[in-house]
Amino acid sequence: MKRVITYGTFDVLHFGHINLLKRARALGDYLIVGCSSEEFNRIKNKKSYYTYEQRKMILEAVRYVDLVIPEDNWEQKRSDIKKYCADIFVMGDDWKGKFDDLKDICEVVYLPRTPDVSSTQTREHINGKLNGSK
Ligand code: C2G
Repeated sequence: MKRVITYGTFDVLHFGHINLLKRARALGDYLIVGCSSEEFNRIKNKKSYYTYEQRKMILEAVRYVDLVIPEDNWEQKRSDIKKYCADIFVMGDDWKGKFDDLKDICEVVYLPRTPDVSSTQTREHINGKLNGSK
């Protein structure tokens, strides 16, 4: 039983997120997702459209996701990996190298980001439509 863990805000879930979650899950048999809380979004200087509870509910509906836990700070990964017995830590490669310090307790995998899609872009496009711009 290989357990995989990943983290993110996952706001306005899009196919780039799904592509990440699908590939992460395919590396093992169980996928844990650390979903950034509002407080942690503030630390990351990220504003999410959906609340933590809404983003958690959406993630729990994704077939590749087995468990969603809150991500409240940068430091919790090491203890989470131990607590949830994760064998593999996965992130998109925009984070390449940033979490290599975890290599002493688990495999660290950076997967290619899906090009041309982001929550910010999606939000701006929706806002633009709502305001009637082309
Ligand atoms: N992602 C991707 N392709 C995209 C957009 C995002 O592969 N087009 C990946 C990111 O690389 C990340 C995951 O999807 O692995 C979640 O992305 P975000 O919600 O933007 O998360 P982020 O703000 O990067 O937070 O402690 C880690 C942080 O919480 C990561």
